[in-house]
Amino acid sequence: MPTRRQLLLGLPTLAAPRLAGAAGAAGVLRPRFGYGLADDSNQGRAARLFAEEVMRRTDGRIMVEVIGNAIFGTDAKLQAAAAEGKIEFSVTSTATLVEWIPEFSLLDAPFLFSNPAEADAVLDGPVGDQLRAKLRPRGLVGLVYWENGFRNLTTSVRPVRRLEDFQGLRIRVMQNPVALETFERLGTQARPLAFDKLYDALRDKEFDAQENPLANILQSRLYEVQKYLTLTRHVYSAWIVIASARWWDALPPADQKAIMEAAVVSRDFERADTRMRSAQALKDLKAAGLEINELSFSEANRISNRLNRVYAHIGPRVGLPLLVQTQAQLAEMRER
Ligand code: TF8
Repeated sequence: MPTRRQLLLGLPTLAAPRLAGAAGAAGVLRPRFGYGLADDSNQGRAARLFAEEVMRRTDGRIMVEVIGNAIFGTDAKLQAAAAEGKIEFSVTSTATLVEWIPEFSLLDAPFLFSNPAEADAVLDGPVGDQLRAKLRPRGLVGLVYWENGFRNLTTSVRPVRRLEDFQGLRIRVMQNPVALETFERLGTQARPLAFDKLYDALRDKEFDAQENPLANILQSRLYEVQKYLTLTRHVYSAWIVIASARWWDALPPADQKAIMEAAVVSRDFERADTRMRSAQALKDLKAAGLEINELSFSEANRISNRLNRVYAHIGPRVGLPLLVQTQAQLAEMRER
């Protein structure tokens, strides 16, 4: 593993004189985009595309510097860094935002979306917009939603094929109350941990299990420290691209518009990239030695029934209007 310093030195843009997010002599802005995953990940590819699009649309006046590999941490750390203006952009899970903005727990509802099209429609529509708007008082601007994906369970100790197989598993969950409750209800011993600590914790057997989308299990090499994969698809995970509000508010509206357009291009690219790779990831994970299990229809039902009560605790956090609006939009899509 390269050290943090080597990684920093390895970034070519850092060699050039730079003034963080502030305008330099030539009036060029150099905002930093921190992200948690590897350079060679869906986050890395989409962050680089975003940087290119911003550069192109601002004639090189805004040069986004992408800094991955969790140099600024993952999720909760990144959102705090962006809120404090230590970095100008980031991409984090919506799950870790729940601590600040309870309404985001809408998206943690197990089995809320049945396919990516439903997720896109809700996130890119009025519901997603209302959630994004809630970031403002926290010093953040929400730009677009990227896809992390439907989460699947992996373990190192035994295959999980039935509801009973969850019993007693020591599982790592995201730093999110609904995820914790979900896995407690399934009978596991669930504990939250930041993602950048996960690989080592699994290797050191501090946990038996974790859950993440296929593309992420592959690109973060979790298959090296896990043995069994069950395609549970128990919840959809979204990422949100955020900007520091203080930095954003100082930009001329034309630049804000250019950045927003670049973000939309990055979103469409990222979702297509993630979906394409997650189809391939299943084969790659199998080839890497993971034993893959599907849930039977009846077991999937038992699991989802066991989680019905999680909704009771999501309701008060989200509020009735937003819940009703989401359910109405989904119902309408399903009738078509
Ligand atoms: C998790 C999430 C993370 C991502 C990434 C670090 O399990 O799925 O992998 O949010 O940004 O913590």
